[in-house]
Amino acid sequence: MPDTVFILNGPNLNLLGTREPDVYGARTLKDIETDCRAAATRLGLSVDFRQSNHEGTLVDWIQEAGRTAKGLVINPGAYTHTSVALHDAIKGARIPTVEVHLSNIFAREAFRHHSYVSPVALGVICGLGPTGYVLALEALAGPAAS
Ligand code: CA2
Repeated sequence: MPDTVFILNGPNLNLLGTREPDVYGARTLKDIETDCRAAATRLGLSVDFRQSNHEGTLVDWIQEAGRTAKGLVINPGAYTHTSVALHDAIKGARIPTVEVHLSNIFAREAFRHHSYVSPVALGVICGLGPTGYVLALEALAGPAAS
């Protein structure tokens, strides 16, 4: 049974590919999931890919990942910039976590420059679009995460 990596996506990311393609690109979340599944197969991992618009649901899933998964990839969406609850959940899960953003949050509004998640992440990838998810999986499959 391959090790499982949870890939969690926060609010509004279900809308990818339908609006704001200038900021977030034309690809849907389903497309990104397909990329992640192909990368996971290549890397000998299994992925559990989910999206929620609800902070508490994301907390529940992070706790579940802490009990069952080898690692966590998370795009927390706007909760990145607001959520002490996600910070605490990731810290408590005690599994290597990579924070991913499609856009370069540092090239955008000032309120996006601070992340509550980054201090409890192994690493952060932003601005590389869907490729960031695949790079995060590669990192979790490699020595930086063991
Ligand atoms: O760049 C990212 O991946 C973000 O996590 C995306 C969040 C944003 O709040 C973060 O600052 C950066 C927003 C996701 C919203 O996605 C939409 C997609 C299509 C249409 C509307 C929203």
